[in-house]
Amino acid sequence: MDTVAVHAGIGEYEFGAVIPPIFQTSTFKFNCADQGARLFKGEEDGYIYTRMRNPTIEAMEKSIAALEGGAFALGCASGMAAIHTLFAVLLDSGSHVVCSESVYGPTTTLLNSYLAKFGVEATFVDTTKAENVLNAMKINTKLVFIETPGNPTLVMSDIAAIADIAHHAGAKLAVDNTFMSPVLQQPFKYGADYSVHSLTKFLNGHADVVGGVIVLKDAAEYPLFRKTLNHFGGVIDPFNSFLVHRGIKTLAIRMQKHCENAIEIANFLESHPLIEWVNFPGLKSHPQYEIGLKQMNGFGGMIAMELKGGVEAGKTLLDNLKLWQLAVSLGGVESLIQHPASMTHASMNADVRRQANITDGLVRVSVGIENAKDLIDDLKQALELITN
Ligand code: LCS
Repeated sequence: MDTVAVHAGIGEYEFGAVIPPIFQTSTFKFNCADQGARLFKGEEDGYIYTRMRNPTIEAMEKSIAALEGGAFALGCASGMAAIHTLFAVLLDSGSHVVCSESVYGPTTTLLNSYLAKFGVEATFVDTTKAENVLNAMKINTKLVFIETPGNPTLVMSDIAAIADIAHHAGAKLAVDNTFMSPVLQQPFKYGADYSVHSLTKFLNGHADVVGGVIVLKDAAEYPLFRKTLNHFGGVIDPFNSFLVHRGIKTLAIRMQKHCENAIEIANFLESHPLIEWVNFPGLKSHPQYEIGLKQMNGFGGMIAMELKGGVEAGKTLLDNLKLWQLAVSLGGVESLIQHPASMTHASMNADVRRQANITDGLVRVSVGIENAKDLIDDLKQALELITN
């Protein structure tokens, strides 16, 4: 992984440049009218227009496909653009989707509020128990979509068991792998058909890009996905692709530090008298600890918790941290803290949210790569204010 992260997607460039140039161009000129016509017919390989294809975007896509062990990757304008393009390819009017109930809020909203308008039906289940997926499958189920670990509860689902159930019913399995990155989890190894990411998070890693990616296991599906992304238009741009590709070079080493810091912080929180519960994949107390051990190479940097004083105590913590920043998003080098019920998952219907165990007191942290003791000291001083 360390080597793949540094070298994948890198080719030979003019002047011996070791890094792919940024082709910040919307269009590419043809040598002559006949060549333009040949490119459009697909009789000649080459670049036409950046929404269709661009060398800087392709370099980044190749690196992610290699990290995931997939055939192709498609860079998208955001994680939501990636998820919506995946749905646009796989679902028709009359299709049914089974989705994890603990997913990023807008994924639920996309299915419930928008795709429903086009005749797509979705059932949300607790996918930590594979039998719930089995029970939710229908004759018209085309896709099972899981997030593991799930945002924001950090619950884990068994990719291999769910892939078997989906395939047995003639459906496909997509995994939102954003919380892990391909360094910590490779869904294709466990039978998934698609992996999607918000590139905005760990893959880019520096909180300065919004992007997404769809990774395909089966090369034969690539032309349809590329055509759909081209027509729906949610492509990433060359400069953001360059930044993501740059970020990926340190992905393996960053993930290692995220993991080291997060386990220390999770242990600190679990032993703190003011914390009601902590959910972190690396704690033995995590209800799906065994599932994590089976399919993950590390436990990641995301932690969910609830304070004993509920929402009010949570607010005191959020408002008094000095090093941790109060912001949504995750996966950057800097540590962030946020309140899902009023922030990342506010777009969800409140009943649906509580049904998914996203309690009103849940606080989510994204552990960065700072010094762990500095992060713990900051948490300590803010927690002390709650007792006083
Ligand atoms: N999938 C997951 C698991 C996510 O956490 C997010 C964004 C997305 C998809 C969508 O990606 P985007 O379109 O933002 O690139 N999660 C966010 C979060 O938890 N806080 O802010 C954004």
